[in-house]
Amino acid sequence: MGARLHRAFYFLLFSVCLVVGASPGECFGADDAPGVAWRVAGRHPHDPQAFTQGLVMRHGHLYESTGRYGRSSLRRVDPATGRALARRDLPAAYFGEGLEEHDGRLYQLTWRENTVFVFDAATLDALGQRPLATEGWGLCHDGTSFVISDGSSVLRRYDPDTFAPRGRIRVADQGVPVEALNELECFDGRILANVWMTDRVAVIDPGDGRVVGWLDLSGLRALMPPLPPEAVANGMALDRETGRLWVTGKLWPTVFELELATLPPVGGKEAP
Ligand SMILES: [Ca+2]
Repeated sequence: MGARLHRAFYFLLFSVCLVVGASPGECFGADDAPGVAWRVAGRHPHDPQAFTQGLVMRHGHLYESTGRYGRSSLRRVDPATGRALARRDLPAAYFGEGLEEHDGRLYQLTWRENTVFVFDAATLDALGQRPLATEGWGLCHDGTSFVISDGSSVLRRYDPDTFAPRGRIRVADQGVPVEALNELECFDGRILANVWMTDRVAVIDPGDGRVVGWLDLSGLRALMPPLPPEAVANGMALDRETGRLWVTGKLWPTVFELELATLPPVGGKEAP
């Protein structure tokens, strides 16, 4: 209950931020890590009915998880057209969330159903499920562990095979916890986390949870028609072949390919 009240408080604060036109950073006073520049390197169609909750690019295939009860799905998407080449709909009682590929399998979180669905990445055949103690929001694999967000400021690591817990990452910018961490992408030794209800992405040092930079994606809105309030940025996929970050949002008509400027260093490691 405590966590839910906590979240309700931040949801209220976000709502106030939106009404008064302030950025969450202005509201929280936690906007101190530097911004990371980006440029649009490509644009592709995206299904404007897709309530995007997770995005993965692997071996030239684009995979997407969509949410909402009765409309949640897993899709393999043709990047050129945005159409689903293959699709599996989740049972109506499940709300699809974060998505990641590992060892030829796709892992799809569900929001409050304490269930992780496992699929064959080649066929999208169902391979079973795993239990999850927390809510499921975002998911990425850092090369060793799964990293899962639950809408709080805490990320949790899990063994990718057994889902045994492997520890927590408390995420903070200048010592102030960053709440509502949602869609994740493990990227070049960092964790990228989209902050829910905003177009902002925290660049996180996985070693100590420090936010070392911010991506502000709000500039992409000028490249799209006006969208409903729930159409927030939420979907990031690293294309390992090009190094570009594919980003989209809930109900967005476009997937953008972004080239990022050099990311701030983490853990004493200089960015390449
Ligand atoms: Ca992702």
